[in-house]
Amino acid sequence: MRRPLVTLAAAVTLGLPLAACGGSDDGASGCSPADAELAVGAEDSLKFDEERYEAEAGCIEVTYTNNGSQAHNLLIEGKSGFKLNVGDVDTGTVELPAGNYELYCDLAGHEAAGMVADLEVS
Ligand SMILES: [Cu+2]
Repeated sequence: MRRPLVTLAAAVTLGLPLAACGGSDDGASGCSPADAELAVGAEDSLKFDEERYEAEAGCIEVTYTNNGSQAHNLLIEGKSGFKLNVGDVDTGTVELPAGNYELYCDLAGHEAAGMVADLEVS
């Protein structure tokens, strides 16, 4: 009975540096403190709740809310590392200079069905 306990303790000890590494990866794709906020909603009709969003340039805190019951995600074209998943609600930060961006959901068939929107950052 002792051996499994020792093995588990060793795995937990070894797991800590890996967890810390994963945490820093998440931080690399975000920013703080947030300068601006953006709220995006997901609908069961495979649409976002707006066709066009606006936000101020800088570190943007994005709140992604699911207004339906299907799972969705949210990506920004050209910004690898930023991805929100709902579920219910998810938030994350992303640094965006002024420009025009495209928001989309990359679940199979969703973007093709219309789950895409413009984001104007100024
Ligand atoms: Cu979707």
